[in-house]
Amino acid sequence: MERDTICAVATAPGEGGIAIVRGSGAEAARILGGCFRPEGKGALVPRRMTYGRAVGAKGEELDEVLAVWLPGPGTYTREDMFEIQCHGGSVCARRVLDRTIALGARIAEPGEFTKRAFLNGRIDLSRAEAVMALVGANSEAAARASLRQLEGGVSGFVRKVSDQLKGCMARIEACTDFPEEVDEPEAARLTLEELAQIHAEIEDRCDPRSARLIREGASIVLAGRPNVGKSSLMNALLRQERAIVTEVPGTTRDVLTERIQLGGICAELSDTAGQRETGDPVERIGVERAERAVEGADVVVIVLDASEPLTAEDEALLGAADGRSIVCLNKCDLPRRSGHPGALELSAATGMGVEKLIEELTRRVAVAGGAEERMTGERHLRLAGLSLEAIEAAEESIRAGMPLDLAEIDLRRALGFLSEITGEDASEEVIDRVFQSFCVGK
Ligand SMILES: Nc1nc2c(ncn2[C@@H]2O[C@H](COP(=O)(O)OP(=O)(O)OP(=O)(O)O)[C@@H](O)[C@H]2O)c(=O)[nH]1
Ligand SMILES: [Mg+2]
Repeated sequence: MERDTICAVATAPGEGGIAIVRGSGAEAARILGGCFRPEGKGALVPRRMTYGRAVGAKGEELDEVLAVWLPGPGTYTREDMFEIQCHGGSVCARRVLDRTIALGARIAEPGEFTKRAFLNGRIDLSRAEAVMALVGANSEAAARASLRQLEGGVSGFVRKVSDQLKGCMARIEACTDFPEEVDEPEAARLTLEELAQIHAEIEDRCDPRSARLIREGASIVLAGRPNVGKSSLMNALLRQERAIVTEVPGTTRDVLTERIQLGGICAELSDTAGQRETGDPVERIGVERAERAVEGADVVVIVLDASEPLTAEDEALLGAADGRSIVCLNKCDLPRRSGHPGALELSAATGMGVEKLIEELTRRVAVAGGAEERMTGERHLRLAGLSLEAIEAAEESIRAGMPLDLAEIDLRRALGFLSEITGEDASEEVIDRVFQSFCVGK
C-alpha cells in the first residue's frame, strides 16, 4: 500500500546540541533532495552522514546540517527514509520541518514511524510497544525489561506458549476424529498435565507485582510518631538536605516525595508527618495524609527513637505492622532508653546503619527472577490474564469429565487472546489505541 510521506522532529523540544528531523515514505528522496544541499561535490551515499546546508525554496540557507539518506526496505519503517541533524533548540528544526512540509510531506501522528514498521511487517505489536516503553523507562530494570521485549522476548514467549496450546488442541482433535484409536482418558490426563505446565509458565511471566515495580517503581514510606527522626532519615537516604529537620515535634506537615534508585528499580521515598493526636487542623491533615501514604506503600519503614521510651503512639504503629514493614530504631548514637526485637539499629545523624537499611530496602523492592523475564505491558498482562482464565476453564471442564472437544473451544479462545499480544489479528481500533500513546517522531 502506498502511504504518504511523513515527517517530524524526533528529538525532545528544548535546548540541546542537535535536533533531528526525520521523514519516511515514497517521496522521501525527492523531499530530501529539495531541502538539502551537500557541501562541495558531496553526493548522498546511502546510510552515510553527509555535511551540507538545509535550504529553502529559493536556495536560501536554513541551517548548517548533516543529512543521511536511508533507502528502504532496510530501515526503521521499511520505507525510504531520511534524517537531518540540525542545530538544537526550537528554531532550526522547525524551519527544516516546515520546508519538508512545503515539499509535500505531512506531519507524522504520534508513533506513526513505529506504526509503519508494524504495518510493513518489520516488528510485531509487542515489539512496537517495547519501543515506547523503552523511551519512557524510569529505571534500569524498566529499560532492561523493555529492551528484552524489543528483542522479541514477549513475542518469543507468546509463540512458545501458543505452540504448546496448539499441541494440546491437536491431541484433542485426534481424540474426536479417531475415537477408536485414541484412549480418551489417557489423552485427558496428558492434556491436563500440559495445561498445568502452561498455566504455571504464564503465571510466572505475568506476576503483576513485579510488572508494577518495573513499570511504575516501588513506594517506600517513612512513618513514625513526631520527632523520631523520619525527616533526618529521609535526608540520610537521599544524601541531601531535602526535608526540614528541627527539634520541634510536628515539623513535617505534608508528604514529601523523592525518587531514588534501588538495585535498578525506581523507588519513591516519602517522608510523612509524625503520627499523633493533634488539635492543630493543619497538622491533622498532614497526619491523615501520612496514614493514606502508609496504606498505599509497598514498604513501610516504621521509625522509633532509641533515646526515648516507647510511647502509646509507637505501640499503635508497631501493632499495625505487617509484611511490608521494616522497623528501625533511630538515634542509636544516644544513650538507649528503648529497644525492639528485630529492629534495624541506626543513626540518621551519624549515618551508622543507614547502608544496612538501604540494603534491606533494595531486597524488598527487588523483582524475583530478574526484570528481563517479566511481562510488564498493561495490555499484555490483561490479555495474558484472559488467556489464563480460558485455560482454567478448559482444565475445569476436563477435570469434570466433560467431552474433550468442549475444552478445545476454551483453548481456542486462549490462543486468540495470546495472538492479540503480538497483534496477529489485532483490529484497527486496537492498533490505533496502541500507537496513540506514543510520542511524535517515534
Ligand atoms: N542524636 C540524634 N539526633 C537525631 C537523629 N535523628 C534525628 N535527630 C534529631 O531529632 C530531631 C527530630 O528530627 P526530625 O528528622 O525532624 O524528626 P521527624 O520524625 O521528621 O519529626 P516530625 O517531622 O516532627 O514528625 C532533630 O532535632 C534531629 O536533629 C539521630 O540519629 N541522632
Ligand atoms: Mg519530619
